Amino acid sequence: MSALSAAVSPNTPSCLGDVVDHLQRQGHWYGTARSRDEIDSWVARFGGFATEWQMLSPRASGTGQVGSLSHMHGYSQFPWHTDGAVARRPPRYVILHSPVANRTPTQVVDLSQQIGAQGALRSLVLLARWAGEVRYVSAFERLGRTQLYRWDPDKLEFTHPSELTLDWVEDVSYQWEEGGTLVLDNWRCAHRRKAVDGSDRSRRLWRKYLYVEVSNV
Ligand SMILES: O=C(O)CCC(=O)C(=O)O
Ligand SMILES: [Fe+2]
Repeated sequence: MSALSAAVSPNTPSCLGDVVDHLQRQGHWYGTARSRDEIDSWVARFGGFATEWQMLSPRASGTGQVGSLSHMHGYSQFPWHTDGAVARRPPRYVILHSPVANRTPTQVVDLSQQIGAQGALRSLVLLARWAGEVRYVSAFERLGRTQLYRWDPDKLEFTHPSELTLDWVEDVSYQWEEGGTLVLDNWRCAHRRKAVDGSDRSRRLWRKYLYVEVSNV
């Protein structure tokens, strides 16, 4: 048993390889971790650049950081989106961690498996308006052997009328248990938060982004 597998709690994978296998097969992984430090010890083994942990908490619309999902949607359901969709290189992985259980699930959809939408997604050009800059981005790019999808109806506009919506797609819903940890391949999966009802206003999630070279993982 390696030092890493000895350090992780019983229902986390026995090694980072399990998480990577899972990410390659279905684009996301859910398990539990005892702490953010434990997650950081796996993250260090991915290489690349990881951001600091950031805490997400539900807020009324019109409050908090301008442009954030909470500012725009408040306690309502968030739209399907990929994080950093307007960036030239969005973060490859999004890691979400809930130290305690909460009642508002996060949903994930693997865009590469939405077979009926591939034609539309792959030819879609979107207009990005962000921070005073206006430019075109593709909803789909090939990067080395990997692929990158962008989706964010708040920040990316269709350049021509399109019927494409993601409302019908098959998704997976994760209920947050104590220590719940979700790793998303943000180039492949979109996600959203369900509406937060009055009894779950104390919901807290921690988020970290991981930027890795195209050739790694
Ligand atoms: O709160 C969640 O479940 C996800 C939040 C999210 O997607 C975001 O803030 O970008
Ligand atoms: Fe997000």
